[in-house]
Amino acid sequence: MQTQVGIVGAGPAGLVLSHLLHVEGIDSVVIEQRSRSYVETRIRAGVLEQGSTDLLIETGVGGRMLAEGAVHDGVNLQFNGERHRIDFARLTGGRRITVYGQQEVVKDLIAARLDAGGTILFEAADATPKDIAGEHPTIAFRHQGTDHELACDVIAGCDGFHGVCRGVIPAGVLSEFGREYPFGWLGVLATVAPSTDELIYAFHERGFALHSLRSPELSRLYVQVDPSDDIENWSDERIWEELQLRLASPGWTMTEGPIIEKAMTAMRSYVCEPMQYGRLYLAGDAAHIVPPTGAKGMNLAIADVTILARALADWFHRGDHSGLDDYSDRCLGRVWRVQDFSNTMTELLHVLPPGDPFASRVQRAKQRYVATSQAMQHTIAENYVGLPLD
Ligand code: RFL
Ligand code: PHB
Repeated sequence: MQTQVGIVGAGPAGLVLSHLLHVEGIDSVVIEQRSRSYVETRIRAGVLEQGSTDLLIETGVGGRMLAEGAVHDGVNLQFNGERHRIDFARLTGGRRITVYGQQEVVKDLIAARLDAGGTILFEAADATPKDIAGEHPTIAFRHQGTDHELACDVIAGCDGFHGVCRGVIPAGVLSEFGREYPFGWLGVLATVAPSTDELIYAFHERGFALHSLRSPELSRLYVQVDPSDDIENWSDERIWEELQLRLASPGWTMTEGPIIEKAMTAMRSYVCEPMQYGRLYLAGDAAHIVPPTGAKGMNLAIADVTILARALADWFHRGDHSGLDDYSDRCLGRVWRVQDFSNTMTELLHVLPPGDPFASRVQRAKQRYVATSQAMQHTIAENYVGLPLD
Protein backbone atom coordinates (compact mmCIF):
# COMPACT_ATOMS: atom_id res chain seq x y z
CA MET A 1 0.00 0.00 0.00
CA GLN A 2 1.16 3.48 -0.77
CA THR A 3 0.01 7.07 -0.24
CA GLN A 4 1.41 10.58 0.07
CA VAL A 5 0.29 11.21 3.67
CA GLY A 6 -0.35 8.36 6.12
CA ILE A 7 -2.66 9.62 8.87
CA VAL A 8 -3.05 7.76 12.17
CA GLY A 9 -6.40 8.56 13.83
CA ALA A 10 -9.87 9.49 12.57
CA GLY A 11 -10.71 12.17 15.14
CA PRO A 12 -11.21 15.81 14.15
CA ALA A 13 -7.47 16.30 13.48
CA GLY A 14 -7.01 13.29 11.18
CA LEU A 15 -10.28 13.75 9.31
CA VAL A 16 -9.94 17.50 8.74
CA LEU A 17 -6.36 16.93 7.54
CA SER A 18 -7.41 14.21 5.12
CA HIS A 19 -10.18 16.46 3.81
CA LEU A 20 -7.94 19.54 3.39
CA LEU A 21 -5.31 17.44 1.60
CA HIS A 22 -7.99 16.12 -0.75
CA VAL A 23 -9.01 19.72 -1.54
CA GLU A 24 -5.33 20.33 -2.41
CA GLY A 25 -5.21 17.22 -4.62
CA ILE A 26 -3.00 15.30 -2.18
CA ASP A 27 -3.67 11.64 -1.45
CA SER A 28 -3.95 10.27 2.09
CA VAL A 29 -4.96 7.11 3.96
CA VAL A 30 -6.49 7.32 7.45
CA ILE A 31 -5.83 4.43 9.83
CA GLU A 32 -8.21 4.27 12.81
CA GLN A 33 -8.24 1.67 15.56
CA ARG A 34 -11.94 2.05 16.43
CA SER A 35 -15.05 1.23 14.40
CA ARG A 36 -16.85 3.85 12.35
CA SER A 37 -19.88 3.75 14.67
CA TYR A 38 -17.65 4.19 17.72
CA VAL A 39 -15.98 7.36 16.44
CA GLU A 40 -19.29 8.71 15.14
CA THR A 41 -20.98 8.41 18.54
CA ARG A 42 -18.12 9.36 20.88
CA ILE A 43 -19.53 12.37 22.75
CA ARG A 44 -17.03 15.12 23.41
CA ALA A 45 -16.72 18.75 22.45
CA GLY A 46 -19.51 21.02 21.33
CA VAL A 47 -18.12 24.48 20.63
CA LEU A 48 -16.60 25.54 17.31
CA GLU A 49 -14.70 28.80 17.00
CA GLN A 50 -15.50 31.22 14.20
CA GLY A 51 -12.31 30.17 12.35
CA SER A 52 -13.20 26.46 12.59
CA THR A 53 -16.71 26.98 11.18
CA ASP A 54 -15.36 29.26 8.43
CA LEU A 55 -12.90 26.54 7.39
CA LEU A 56 -15.56 23.80 7.29
CA ILE A 57 -17.89 26.03 5.25
CA GLU A 58 -15.19 27.24 2.82
CA THR A 59 -14.04 23.68 2.10
CA GLY A 60 -17.55 22.35 1.47
CA VAL A 61 -18.28 20.32 4.61
CA GLY A 62 -20.29 22.89 6.56
CA GLY A 63 -23.77 22.23 5.11
CA ARG A 64 -25.31 20.26 7.96
CA MET A 65 -23.53 22.39 10.56
CA LEU A 66 -25.11 25.50 9.00
CA ALA A 67 -28.54 23.84 9.08
CA GLU A 68 -28.38 22.17 12.50
CA GLY A 69 -25.68 23.99 14.52
CA ALA A 70 -26.62 26.93 16.72
CA VAL A 71 -24.75 30.19 16.31
CA HIS A 72 -24.19 31.92 19.67
CA ASP A 73 -23.33 35.61 20.11
CA GLY A 74 -22.23 35.26 23.72
CA VAL A 75 -21.76 33.12 26.83
CA ASN A 76 -22.67 33.66 30.47
CA LEU A 77 -20.17 33.54 33.31
CA GLN A 78 -21.82 33.23 36.71
CA PHE A 79 -20.25 33.74 40.13
CA ASN A 80 -22.30 32.65 43.15
CA GLY A 81 -25.61 33.18 41.38
CA GLU A 82 -24.74 36.47 39.69
CA ARG A 83 -24.76 36.08 35.92
CA HIS A 84 -22.63 38.16 33.53
CA ARG A 85 -23.01 37.93 29.78
CA ILE A 86 -19.90 38.13 27.62
CA ASP A 87 -21.18 39.72 24.43
CA PHE A 88 -18.97 38.25 21.68
CA ALA A 89 -20.60 40.11 18.83
CA ARG A 90 -20.05 43.50 20.45
CA LEU A 91 -16.60 42.78 21.90
CA THR A 92 -15.06 41.10 18.86
CA GLY A 93 -16.62 43.01 15.99
CA GLY A 94 -19.14 40.31 15.12
CA ARG A 95 -17.21 37.08 15.64
CA ARG A 96 -19.18 34.24 17.24
CA ILE A 97 -19.19 30.53 18.04
CA THR A 98 -21.25 27.60 16.76
CA VAL A 99 -22.55 24.90 19.08
CA TYR A 100 -22.43 21.66 17.09
CA GLY A 101 -21.35 18.29 18.53
CA GLN A 102 -17.87 17.01 17.73
CA GLN A 103 -19.34 13.67 16.69
CA GLU A 104 -21.47 15.51 14.12
CA VAL A 105 -18.35 17.17 12.68
CA VAL A 106 -16.74 13.72 12.58
CA LYS A 107 -19.79 12.19 10.81
CA ASP A 108 -19.83 14.97 8.20
CA LEU A 109 -16.11 14.56 7.50
CA ILE A 110 -16.24 10.77 7.25
CA ALA A 111 -19.16 11.00 4.82
CA ALA A 112 -17.34 13.62 2.73
CA ARG A 113 -14.12 11.60 2.57
CA LEU A 114 -15.86 8.36 1.63
CA ASP A 115 -18.09 10.13 -0.96
CA ALA A 116 -14.93 11.55 -2.54
CA GLY A 117 -13.38 8.07 -2.77
CA GLY A 118 -11.04 8.61 0.19
CA THR A 119 -9.68 5.73 2.27
CA ILE A 120 -10.39 5.43 5.98
CA LEU A 121 -9.48 2.04 7.43
CA PHE A 122 -11.52 1.50 10.60
CA GLU A 123 -10.74 -1.18 13.18
CA ALA A 124 -7.06 -1.23 12.19
CA ALA A 125 -4.92 -2.70 14.99
CA ASP A 126 -1.32 -2.18 16.10
CA ALA A 127 -0.56 0.85 13.93
CA THR A 128 3.19 1.53 14.21
CA PRO A 129 5.04 4.33 12.40
CA LYS A 130 8.47 3.18 11.21
CA ASP A 131 11.58 4.78 9.69
CA ILE A 132 10.36 8.26 10.56
CA ALA A 133 13.90 9.68 10.52
CA GLY A 134 14.46 8.67 6.87
CA GLU A 135 12.82 9.63 3.57
CA HIS A 136 10.65 6.53 3.30
CA PRO A 137 8.52 6.21 6.42
CA THR A 138 5.88 3.49 6.68
CA ILE A 139 3.00 2.60 8.95
CA ALA A 140 2.66 -1.08 9.86
CA PHE A 141 -0.84 -2.18 10.94
CA ARG A 142 -3.24 -5.10 10.95
CA HIS A 143 -6.60 -4.88 9.18
CA GLN A 144 -9.23 -7.58 8.74
CA GLY A 145 -6.78 -10.29 9.82
CA THR A 146 -3.95 -9.25 7.49
CA ASP A 147 -0.70 -7.42 8.22
CA HIS A 148 -0.09 -4.37 6.05
CA GLU A 149 2.60 -1.82 5.54
CA LEU A 150 1.64 1.61 4.21
CA ALA A 151 4.48 3.42 2.46
CA CYS A 152 4.12 7.22 2.67
CA ASP A 153 6.02 10.43 2.07
CA VAL A 154 5.08 11.75 5.50
CA ILE A 155 3.12 10.54 8.52
CA ALA A 156 0.62 12.64 10.46
CA GLY A 157 0.18 11.50 14.05
CA CYS A 158 -3.44 12.49 14.76
CA ASP A 159 -4.05 9.69 17.24
CA GLY A 160 -4.97 11.66 20.33
CA PHE A 161 -3.32 11.86 23.72
CA HIS A 162 -3.10 8.07 24.24
CA GLY A 163 -1.99 7.29 20.68
CA VAL A 164 1.21 5.59 19.52
CA CYS A 165 2.83 8.23 17.31
CA ARG A 166 4.29 10.53 19.97
CA GLY A 167 5.93 7.49 21.56
CA VAL A 168 7.96 6.52 18.45
CA ILE A 169 9.94 9.78 18.58
CA PRO A 170 13.35 8.85 20.04
CA ALA A 171 13.95 9.50 23.72
CA GLY A 172 15.50 12.86 24.45
CA VAL A 173 13.98 14.70 21.48
CA LEU A 174 10.76 15.91 23.09
CA SER A 175 10.40 18.31 25.98
CA GLU A 176 7.13 17.78 27.79
CA PHE A 177 5.22 20.30 29.87
CA GLY A 178 2.04 19.77 31.81
CA ARG A 179 -0.06 19.73 34.89
CA GLU A 180 -2.92 17.67 36.27
CA TYR A 181 -5.76 19.60 37.89
CA PRO A 182 -7.18 18.50 41.20
CA PHE A 183 -10.69 18.26 39.72
CA GLY A 184 -12.61 16.35 37.11
CA TRP A 185 -15.80 16.89 35.13
CA LEU A 186 -18.82 14.65 35.23
CA GLY A 187 -20.63 15.27 31.93
CA VAL A 188 -24.17 14.25 31.08
CA LEU A 189 -26.42 14.35 28.06
CA ALA A 190 -30.11 14.80 28.91
CA THR A 191 -33.17 14.61 26.69
CA VAL A 192 -34.65 17.90 27.78
CA ALA A 193 -34.90 21.26 26.06
CA PRO A 194 -31.98 23.46 27.23
CA SER A 195 -33.09 25.96 29.87
CA THR A 196 -30.81 28.58 28.34
CA ASP A 197 -30.13 30.02 24.88
CA GLU A 198 -26.42 30.51 25.60
CA LEU A 199 -23.87 28.54 27.63
CA ILE A 200 -23.70 29.18 31.37
CA TYR A 201 -20.35 28.63 33.12
CA ALA A 202 -21.00 28.80 36.87
CA PHE A 203 -18.68 29.10 39.84
CA HIS A 204 -20.40 28.05 43.06
CA GLU A 205 -18.99 27.21 46.49
CA ARG A 206 -20.08 23.57 45.89
CA GLY A 207 -18.09 23.45 42.66
CA PHE A 208 -18.17 24.45 39.00
CA ALA A 209 -21.13 23.65 36.73
CA LEU A 210 -21.72 24.19 33.02
CA HIS A 211 -24.98 24.25 31.11
CA SER A 212 -24.33 23.65 27.42
CA LEU A 213 -26.61 22.58 24.59
CA ARG A 214 -26.75 20.20 21.67
CA SER A 215 -30.14 20.77 20.04
CA PRO A 216 -33.63 22.09 20.89
CA GLU A 217 -34.28 18.71 22.57
CA LEU A 218 -30.85 17.86 24.03
CA SER A 219 -28.95 19.49 26.88
CA ARG A 220 -25.27 18.93 27.75
CA LEU A 221 -24.33 19.58 31.37
CA TYR A 222 -21.22 19.21 33.51
CA VAL A 223 -20.37 19.38 37.22
CA GLN A 224 -16.97 19.63 38.88
CA VAL A 225 -16.19 16.44 40.81
CA ASP A 226 -13.23 15.00 42.65
CA PRO A 227 -11.13 13.27 39.94
CA SER A 228 -10.89 10.14 42.09
CA ASP A 229 -14.68 10.00 42.57
CA ASP A 230 -16.60 7.00 41.25
CA ILE A 231 -19.32 7.65 38.70
CA GLU A 232 -21.44 5.08 40.58
CA ASN A 233 -21.73 7.66 43.36
CA TRP A 234 -23.62 9.97 41.01
CA SER A 235 -27.25 8.99 40.61
CA ASP A 236 -29.33 11.02 38.15
CA GLU A 237 -31.14 12.60 41.12
CA ARG A 238 -27.88 13.69 42.72
CA ILE A 239 -26.59 15.15 39.45
CA TRP A 240 -29.75 17.23 38.93
CA GLU A 241 -29.70 18.35 42.55
CA GLU A 242 -26.11 19.62 42.21
CA LEU A 243 -26.83 21.26 38.87
CA GLN A 244 -29.86 23.04 40.39
CA LEU A 245 -27.81 24.33 43.32
CA ARG A 246 -24.74 25.37 41.35
CA LEU A 247 -26.49 26.96 38.36
CA ALA A 248 -29.22 28.71 40.39
CA SER A 249 -29.66 32.38 39.62
CA PRO A 250 -32.50 34.74 40.67
CA GLY A 251 -35.51 34.51 38.35
CA TRP A 252 -34.13 31.54 36.37
CA THR A 253 -35.39 27.96 36.47
CA MET A 254 -33.93 24.81 34.98
CA THR A 255 -36.06 21.98 33.62
CA GLU A 256 -34.85 18.44 34.35
CA GLY A 257 -35.11 15.44 32.06
CA PRO A 258 -33.89 11.87 31.51
CA ILE A 259 -30.08 11.46 31.50
CA ILE A 260 -29.01 9.26 28.58
CA GLU A 261 -25.20 9.49 28.85
CA LYS A 262 -22.86 9.98 31.79
CA ALA A 263 -19.04 10.09 31.83
CA MET A 264 -16.17 11.45 33.90
CA THR A 265 -13.09 13.23 32.54
CA ALA A 266 -9.85 14.10 34.28
CA MET A 267 -8.48 17.54 33.54
CA ARG A 268 -4.95 18.18 32.43
CA SER A 269 -2.78 20.53 30.43
CA TYR A 270 0.02 19.05 28.33
CA VAL A 271 2.32 20.18 25.51
CA CYS A 272 5.19 18.39 23.79
CA GLU A 273 7.86 20.33 21.92
CA PRO A 274 8.63 20.08 19.10
CA MET A 275 5.53 18.68 17.40
CA GLN A 276 7.58 17.02 14.67
CA TYR A 277 10.50 14.68 14.15
CA GLY A 278 11.87 13.64 10.76
CA ARG A 279 8.87 12.81 8.59
CA LEU A 280 6.40 12.51 11.49
CA TYR A 281 4.16 15.48 12.32
CA LEU A 282 1.95 15.43 15.42
CA ALA A 283 -1.35 17.30 15.44
CA GLY A 284 -4.23 17.82 17.90
CA ASP A 285 -4.43 15.96 21.19
CA ALA A 286 -1.44 13.79 20.14
CA ALA A 287 0.72 16.85 20.83
CA HIS A 288 -1.24 18.83 23.42
CA ILE A 289 -4.18 18.67 25.81
CA VAL A 290 -6.11 21.52 27.35
CA PRO A 291 -8.68 21.35 30.16
CA PRO A 292 -12.15 21.66 28.57
CA THR A 293 -13.12 24.91 30.35
CA GLY A 294 -12.08 27.06 27.38
CA ALA A 295 -13.77 24.78 24.79
CA LYS A 296 -10.56 24.74 22.79
CA GLY A 297 -9.31 21.17 22.18
CA MET A 298 -11.11 20.43 18.92
CA ASN A 299 -10.43 23.95 17.63
CA LEU A 300 -6.73 23.64 18.34
CA ALA A 301 -6.68 20.30 16.50
CA ILE A 302 -8.32 21.97 13.49
CA ALA A 303 -5.83 24.89 13.62
CA ASP A 304 -2.84 22.49 13.68
CA VAL A 305 -3.95 20.56 10.63
CA THR A 306 -4.85 23.72 8.72
CA ILE A 307 -1.22 24.80 9.14
CA LEU A 308 0.03 21.29 8.31
CA ALA A 309 -2.13 20.97 5.18
CA ARG A 310 -0.83 24.31 3.82
CA ALA A 311 2.77 23.30 4.54
CA LEU A 312 2.27 19.92 2.85
CA ALA A 313 0.69 21.58 -0.20
CA ASP A 314 3.71 23.91 -0.52
CA TRP A 315 6.02 20.92 -0.35
CA PHE A 316 4.16 18.51 -2.64
CA HIS A 317 3.22 21.15 -5.23
CA ARG A 318 6.25 23.46 -5.19
CA GLY A 319 9.02 21.58 -3.40
CA ASP A 320 9.04 24.34 -0.75
CA HIS A 321 9.71 22.76 2.64
CA SER A 322 9.87 25.96 4.68
CA GLY A 323 6.31 25.48 5.97
CA LEU A 324 7.09 21.95 7.10
CA ASP A 325 10.31 23.08 8.76
CA ASP A 326 8.36 25.77 10.66
CA TYR A 327 5.29 23.62 11.37
CA SER A 328 5.96 23.08 15.05
CA ASP A 329 6.97 26.68 15.76
CA ARG A 330 3.91 28.01 13.98
CA CYS A 331 1.57 25.72 15.91
CA LEU A 332 3.18 26.19 19.30
CA GLY A 333 2.60 29.94 19.38
CA ARG A 334 -1.15 29.32 19.25
CA VAL A 335 -0.96 26.25 21.46
CA TRP A 336 0.60 28.20 24.33
CA ARG A 337 -1.85 31.10 23.91
CA VAL A 338 -4.69 28.59 24.21
CA GLN A 339 -2.99 26.88 27.16
CA ASP A 340 -2.96 30.21 28.97
CA PHE A 341 -6.63 30.89 28.19
CA SER A 342 -7.79 27.38 29.15
CA ASN A 343 -5.81 27.50 32.37
CA THR A 344 -7.17 30.97 33.20
CA MET A 345 -10.78 29.87 32.63
CA THR A 346 -10.20 26.70 34.65
CA GLU A 347 -8.71 28.51 37.64
CA LEU A 348 -11.34 31.26 37.46
CA LEU A 349 -14.29 28.89 37.60
CA HIS A 350 -13.43 25.84 39.71
CA VAL A 351 -13.46 25.56 43.47
CA LEU A 352 -9.79 25.26 44.38
CA PRO A 353 -8.51 22.69 46.88
CA PRO A 354 -8.78 23.87 50.50
CA GLY A 355 -5.73 25.12 52.33
CA ASP A 356 -4.69 28.05 50.14
CA PRO A 357 -6.72 31.07 51.27
CA PHE A 358 -4.44 33.39 49.29
CA ALA A 359 -5.32 31.61 46.02
CA SER A 360 -9.03 31.77 46.88
CA ARG A 361 -8.87 35.52 47.54
CA VAL A 362 -7.04 36.12 44.25
CA GLN A 363 -9.67 34.00 42.48
CA ARG A 364 -12.47 36.09 43.98
CA ALA A 365 -10.70 39.28 42.85
CA LYS A 366 -10.42 37.88 39.31
CA GLN A 367 -14.11 37.01 39.27
CA ARG A 368 -15.00 40.56 40.33
CA TYR A 369 -12.73 41.91 37.63
CA VAL A 370 -14.46 39.77 34.99
CA ALA A 371 -17.82 41.00 36.25
CA THR A 372 -16.90 44.68 36.09
CA SER A 373 -14.15 45.27 33.53
CA GLN A 374 -14.80 45.73 29.83
CA ALA A 375 -11.10 45.10 29.22
CA MET A 376 -11.27 41.67 30.90
CA GLN A 377 -14.50 40.78 29.10
CA HIS A 378 -12.86 41.80 25.83
CA THR A 379 -9.94 39.47 26.56
CA ILE A 380 -12.23 36.54 27.32
CA ALA A 381 -14.36 37.19 24.24
CA GLU A 382 -11.49 37.38 21.74
CA ASN A 383 -9.89 34.22 23.09
CA TYR A 384 -13.18 32.32 23.31
CA VAL A 385 -14.24 33.01 19.71
CA GLY A 386 -10.67 32.18 18.67
CA LEU A 387 -7.77 34.30 17.53
CA PRO A 388 -7.09 34.43 13.79
CA LEU A 389 -4.73 31.79 12.41
CA ASP A 390 -2.04 34.15 11.14
P1 RFL B 1 -9.12 12.47 19.14
O1 RFL B 1 -10.49 13.02 18.98
O2 RFL B 1 -8.78 11.83 20.43
O3 RFL B 1 -8.90 11.45 17.95
C1 RFL B 1 -7.82 10.55 17.93
C2 RFL B 1 -8.22 9.35 17.12
O4 RFL B 1 -7.12 8.46 17.02
C3 RFL B 1 -7.56 7.14 17.28
N1 RFL B 1 -6.40 6.38 17.75
C4 RFL B 1 -5.75 5.46 17.01
N2 RFL B 1 -5.96 5.02 15.76
C5 RFL B 1 -5.13 4.07 15.28
N3 RFL B 1 -4.12 3.51 16.02
C6 RFL B 1 -3.89 3.92 17.28
N4 RFL B 1 -2.91 3.39 18.01
C7 RFL B 1 -4.72 4.95 17.83
N5 RFL B 1 -4.78 5.57 19.02
C8 RFL B 1 -5.79 6.42 18.96
C9 RFL B 1 -8.66 7.32 18.30
O5 RFL B 1 -9.54 6.19 18.33
C10 RFL B 1 -9.35 8.57 17.78
O6 RFL B 1 -10.34 8.28 16.83
O7 RFL B 1 -8.00 13.60 18.89
P2 RFL B 1 -8.00 14.85 17.88
O8 RFL B 1 -8.44 14.47 16.53
O9 RFL B 1 -6.70 15.50 18.10
O10 RFL B 1 -9.17 15.80 18.45
C11 RFL B 1 -9.08 16.41 19.70
C12 RFL B 1 -10.46 16.57 20.31
O11 RFL B 1 -11.13 15.33 20.30
C13 RFL B 1 -10.39 17.09 21.75
O12 RFL B 1 -9.39 18.06 21.89
C14 RFL B 1 -11.73 17.72 22.19
O13 RFL B 1 -12.75 16.75 22.28
C15 RFL B 1 -11.57 18.42 23.52
N6 RFL B 1 -12.83 18.97 24.03
C16 RFL B 1 -13.36 20.15 23.52
N7 RFL B 1 -12.76 20.77 22.48
C17 RFL B 1 -13.34 21.88 21.93
O14 RFL B 1 -12.77 22.44 20.98
N8 RFL B 1 -14.52 22.40 22.37
C18 RFL B 1 -15.19 21.83 23.41
O15 RFL B 1 -16.29 22.28 23.73
C19 RFL B 1 -14.59 20.68 24.05
N9 RFL B 1 -15.22 20.05 25.06
C20 RFL B 1 -13.53 18.28 25.03
C21 RFL B 1 -14.73 18.86 25.54
C22 RFL B 1 -13.10 17.03 25.51
C23 RFL B 1 -13.81 16.41 26.49
N10 RFL B 1 -13.33 15.15 26.91
C24 RFL B 1 -14.16 14.01 26.99
C25 RFL B 1 -11.92 14.91 26.96
C26 RFL B 1 -15.44 18.24 26.53
C27 RFL B 1 -14.97 17.02 27.04
C28 RFL B 1 -15.76 16.40 28.16
C1 PHB C 1 -19.87 21.07 25.46
O1 PHB C 1 -20.92 21.54 24.96
O2 PHB C 1 -19.65 19.86 25.50
C2 PHB C 1 -18.86 21.99 26.03
C3 PHB C 1 -19.07 23.36 25.96
C4 PHB C 1 -18.13 24.22 26.50
C5 PHB C 1 -17.01 23.70 27.11
C6 PHB C 1 -16.80 22.35 27.17
C7 PHB C 1 -17.73 21.48 26.63
O3 PHB C 1 -16.10 24.56 27.65
